[in-house]
Amino acid sequence: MKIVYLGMTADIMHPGLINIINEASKHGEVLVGLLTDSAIAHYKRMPYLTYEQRKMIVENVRNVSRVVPQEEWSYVPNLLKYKPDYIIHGDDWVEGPLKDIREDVIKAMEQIGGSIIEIPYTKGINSSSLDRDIKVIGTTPDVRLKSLRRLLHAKPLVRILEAHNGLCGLIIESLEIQKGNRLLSFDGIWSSSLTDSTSKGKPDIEAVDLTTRMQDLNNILECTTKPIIYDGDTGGKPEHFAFTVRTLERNGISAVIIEDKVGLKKNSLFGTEVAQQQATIEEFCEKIQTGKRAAITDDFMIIARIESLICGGTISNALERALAYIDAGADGIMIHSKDKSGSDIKEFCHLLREKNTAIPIVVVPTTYNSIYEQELQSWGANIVIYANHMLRAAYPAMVKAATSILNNERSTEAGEICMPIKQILELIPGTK
Ligand code: SPV
Ligand code: MG
Repeated sequence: MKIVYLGMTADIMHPGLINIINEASKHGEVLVGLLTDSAIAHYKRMPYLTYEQRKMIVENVRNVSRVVPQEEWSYVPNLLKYKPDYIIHGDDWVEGPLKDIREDVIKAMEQIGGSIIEIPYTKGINSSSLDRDIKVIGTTPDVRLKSLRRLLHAKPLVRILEAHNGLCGLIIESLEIQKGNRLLSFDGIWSSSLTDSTSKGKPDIEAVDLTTRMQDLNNILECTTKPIIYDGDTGGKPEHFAFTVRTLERNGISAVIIEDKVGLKKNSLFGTEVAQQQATIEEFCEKIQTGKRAAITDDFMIIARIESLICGGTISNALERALAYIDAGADGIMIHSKDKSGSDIKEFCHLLREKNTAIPIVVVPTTYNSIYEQELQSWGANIVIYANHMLRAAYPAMVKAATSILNNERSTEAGEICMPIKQILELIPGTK
């Protein structure tokens, strides 16, 4: 019996996939190379279902003989390993982002003496259109909560952007750009204390309470499915932090980040311009432990944020704290700095990685914004948070439109810098 290789994600089973499986089975035994989460995550959004769930489904489809993991986006390593007689693929890869993948497959099949079967792509039904339908159905708190840990497992660097209302959340949820053979998007949402406060006309000093922030967060939860990381400021008193953890976890938030400061908290980007006091290692460890005890699941993450470099302290102080916080149970370390070069963060990451290879490291490159993601990743960072850009982009645009109306005493000119009425009416499904 000949072997026919078929690579697939199989996150959503649809007639197009059944069709290709059936076509494949006409030529021999169907060997499905099922793409793992990490094979996919660099190129496309993460599947809704885990690898094990997808495997169970595909194994039970008639005409599938065997399912093996495909650990890479490219089919080539598996083709060389399993040496199938044929590989089957839809003809949608002749042009477009999968073109290079096809070229590599042609060479690999020549090398192993096999051939390629291309079948007409099933029009009208595909994973992308079903993906849109799934987004409309939404998610559950449990699935959303777990998704950050899944992403950390699947991707070397998880990309997070700030949202302070549902509209920002929708942008993060749905914006995708095709860059070469990769489909780029944001992996999740940062609920920032700075932008939550600023959008209410309040200073970033823990003046907006959890209940109020949860009301806004609820709007984001309602129209998105991606994981959310909550900026918990100092976490408040340990006794209060326990309730915060429970509330966030119950709502499907994936992680809270608390910073090791005490007293009246001021925004970190002031650095030493304002008085900011760091907690002692012991008291902050106690807060982490209290939070960990309060959490119901192992999936919810408590990430310790180190403010040594913000408060004028040394890298070795930051490292000492990181190790103590990890010992106390922190599920991740965020290191912050307002240095423009990023060299202090780089050094910290290297030193921490020498001591601990596994703990997720979070960076917030607001000031060292010239550093590309690829480089942050090479330092050992696992999560990059773009912490305030949606608000900072919106505010000047609003001031510009308001100024134009005042200047012109009419709105024709402002209209030119605004989105068309038709577009805003169609922006949110169901407005009509
Ligand atoms: C926030 O976004 O509120 C943060 C990050 O805590 S920073 O503003 O840089 O302190
Ligand atoms: Mg903050």
